[in-house]
Amino acid sequence: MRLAEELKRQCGKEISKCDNHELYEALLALVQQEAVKRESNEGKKKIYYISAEFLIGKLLSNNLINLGWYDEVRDILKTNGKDITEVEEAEPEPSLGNGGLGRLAACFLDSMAGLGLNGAGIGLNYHLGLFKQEFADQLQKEAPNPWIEEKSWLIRREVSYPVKFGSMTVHSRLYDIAVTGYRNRTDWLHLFDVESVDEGIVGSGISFDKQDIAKNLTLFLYPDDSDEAGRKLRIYQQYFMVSNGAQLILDECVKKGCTLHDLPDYAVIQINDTHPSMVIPELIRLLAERGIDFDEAVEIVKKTCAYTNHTILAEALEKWPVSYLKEVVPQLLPIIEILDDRIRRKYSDESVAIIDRNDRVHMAHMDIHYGFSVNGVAYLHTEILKNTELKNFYDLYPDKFNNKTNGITFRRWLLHCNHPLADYITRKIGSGYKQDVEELLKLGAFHDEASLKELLEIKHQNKLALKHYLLETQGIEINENSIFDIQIKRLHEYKRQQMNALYVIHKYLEIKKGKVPSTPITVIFGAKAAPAYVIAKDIIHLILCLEKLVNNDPEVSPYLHVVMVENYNVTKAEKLIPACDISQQISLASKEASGTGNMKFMLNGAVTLGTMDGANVEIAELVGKENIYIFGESSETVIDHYEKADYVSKDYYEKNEDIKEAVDFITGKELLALGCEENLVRLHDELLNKDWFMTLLDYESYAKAREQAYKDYEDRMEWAKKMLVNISKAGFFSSDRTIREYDRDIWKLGGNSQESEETLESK
Ligand code: 26V
Repeated sequence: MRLAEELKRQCGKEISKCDNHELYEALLALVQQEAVKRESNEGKKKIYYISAEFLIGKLLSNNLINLGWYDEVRDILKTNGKDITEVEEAEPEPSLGNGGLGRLAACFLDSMAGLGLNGAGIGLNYHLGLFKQEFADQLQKEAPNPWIEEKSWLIRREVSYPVKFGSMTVHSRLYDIAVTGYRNRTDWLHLFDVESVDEGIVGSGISFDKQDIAKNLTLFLYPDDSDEAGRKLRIYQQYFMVSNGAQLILDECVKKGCTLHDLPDYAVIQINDTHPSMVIPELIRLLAERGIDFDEAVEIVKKTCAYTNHTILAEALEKWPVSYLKEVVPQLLPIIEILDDRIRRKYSDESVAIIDRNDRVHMAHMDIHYGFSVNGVAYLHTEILKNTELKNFYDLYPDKFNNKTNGITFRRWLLHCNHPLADYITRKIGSGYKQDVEELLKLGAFHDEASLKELLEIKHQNKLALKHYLLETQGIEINENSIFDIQIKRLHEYKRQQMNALYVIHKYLEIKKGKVPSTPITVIFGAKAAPAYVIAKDIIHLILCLEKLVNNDPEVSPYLHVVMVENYNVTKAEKLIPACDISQQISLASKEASGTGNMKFMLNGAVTLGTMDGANVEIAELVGKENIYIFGESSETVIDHYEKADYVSKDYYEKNEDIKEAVDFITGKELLALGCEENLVRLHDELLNKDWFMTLLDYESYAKAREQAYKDYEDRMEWAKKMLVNISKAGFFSSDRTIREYDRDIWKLGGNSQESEETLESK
């Protein structure tokens, strides 16, 4: 009962007399004390994962699980009349990421610490996060999302660096968040901040003076970059992040005895997408400043930096105008120019230049030339990089390219978010799978009727829990006996939430005509749209109008329900994923680099309805075609359509009566009565006249596959077998596997990992 005593001491009164927020703060303090005690691995070489996003989610429960305290704390609270899930609710969720890229960074930190790797994350401490999404008049509205309370996971450090911009120098402040390793040591997430930040400058919504850098630098993640001031602010943020990171890295290495000539023996830097790419010229600059010859500095940096690409979408590949860099970071520009000049002298191919003819700096090109590794995030994605998008680079540096298929931490995405399923697995195969996820394969043997019924019952319980949650938080009532068909991810046209919405319209119209589904269907969406992304917001508008129309139609609502979850975030994902039957992963083939939600759903016993895109390809291979619903054109066909520019959406609209009916419904009288004509007409036009992500191309096969999934759901035993196969084959998608591969092929930390709990405890 040591923990009970400590908790009581921390609270300063009886546990039973504390409210949930007091208990949360007391537990936070206890966890922090313990995390600090479990010192980091101090091996010679260290991995620094630099990322503009770390979508860490709430931390209390995950830390309790990782420390091995969860059950004991739950029981102590229970004995005192408290419910741990209610204490969890008291914690605010930091919104330090957009979606998959940021969540991946958080899963990677969990795995690095769990594997005992010597590593750290480096990012920014955005006070107001991305934004909080609110719905009003069927539209997305953005509000600040403050998350830092007086007592938080942030530990203020006595570390500060000067960061010089063209117009001023700011002094940073380091805050650390402990990353507890599962039954292992602690790593740290370093978040840099400036003390002059002023939340008072935020006006209506999330508007603020984008030019007042000292006050706004770490206010928001990715402030609206639709105008020049927003784009420049992004450069300020990026440079602030990497300059601090580089100074911290050099200081740490020097302290360990590094002469700087041997920096690659002490540090490896993973550049997470191009947001931290300026670390390359910044490190060269700092090394030169500390007396290293320029040519040698370039060689050192080349051996230290590795780049991960997370998208092939041209609009997401950063290209900064030289004029912006000249203004914001004038000291970097001469270095970037030399780097470009060296490439131009070596290779005549204009397409691999760093600074293009329009005076834009291609950040990814700099990473590829001046880093030692380039990786994609799923098998198909890496193949597309090698053979299409980055082919000219692959021809130059075939050995730099490698694949690291993404993964997710099973601590959060199974042990924490789905206790009933985790307990079921433990009952069937023991708890070995918690350390060795491949043991999940043993579950495959439990296909007897009783075991399958248990699995269905767990799903049912999770659906009930979600029902209660949605009722409490959004006042929406759903039917736990319906099929839960879920699409939750950032809103983007390539992810094709609009295709899902078109099917909802089709189903609505069918039901109106009297063709009702055998089992009712609940279609759930969750998505934030970038504040300046007009069509994405129009798609949200369509979904919210449909929600109103469908749910208020007494003829339809017993059979079909539409829910758009407000302010979708990690916490909501943790409730939605365990309750899901059908996981919608319907991006246009070739466009979704990997996806990681697809893995979370699979692990929690949902069946995927998806295209052959990203990691869906690997899921399909693992589970076999009986246990997944694949539809749509292949990435080759899609890439071919783009090359030939021969896709005409109107042809599909005119050929298929269902498509025509559904598309035209968007601007029909029912929806116009509920929504805003401007938004609906714009979306209708977009689908009919452009449809850049080929929604209509795949619609027919999508509808067919979706119908098949609904039909198969009727045979509950056969469906439960599909669930079982999905769960048992999910082991490959553990981020522990991914991180081991990064270490084996890229970081090469050299054996200073894998400390077990026994070795820890004997210390
Ligand atoms: C960002 C933006 C921002 C402006 C509007 C257009 C646009 C389009 C795409 C992106 C994506 C940026 C990079 C990213 O977040 N990639 C995601 O990385 C995940 C982790 O590797 C991966 O699972 C997702 O498939 C990939 O989209």
